Amino acid sequence: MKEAARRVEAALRAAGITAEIVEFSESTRTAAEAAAAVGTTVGQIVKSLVFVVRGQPVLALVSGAHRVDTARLAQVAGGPVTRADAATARAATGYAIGGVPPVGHTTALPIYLDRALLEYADVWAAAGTPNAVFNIAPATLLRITGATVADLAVTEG
Ligand code: 5CA
Repeated sequence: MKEAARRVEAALRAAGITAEIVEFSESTRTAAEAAAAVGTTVGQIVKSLVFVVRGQPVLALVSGAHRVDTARLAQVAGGPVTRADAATARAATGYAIGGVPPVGHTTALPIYLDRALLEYADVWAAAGTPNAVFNIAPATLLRITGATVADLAVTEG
């Protein structure tokens, strides 16, 4: 397993989670690719998206079927939001875009979890690399991330 995936595994274990990290030979870099690799719906893929609010990185966890309502995120995060560039996302989380996980970050950052994710029995999230994911119940994901639940989703039209 790659070092970045090992760091995610360590974070899961530290949180008391037994979820196995699954590595694929094909890409799981995007929600659509991850859904195809896993054999699930794109809605059950968790996107871990880094934004910047008043100069500080925050993480938004949303279903692969949705995009983030940035006006709503701005309301809950307390200021105007911009999308983090690749370097900022890596500096904030310790992982490259396409593998940014919901846990195991190198810096503590506020996390917001979209309420729509809680409707799924289980979801798949990135595990640190662009070909590794893990399966978790969304309520468990909420618990181990300490995320704030918010209505962040804009349904892709
Ligand atoms: N491994 C998958 C599924 S778990 C994954 O990480 N998906 S993701 O949605 O969380 O991360 C990919 C997202 O990163 C894309 O949706 C895209 O919006 C964003 N992204 C891609 N390239 C860049 C970039 N250069 N700068 C900022 N964001 C980017």
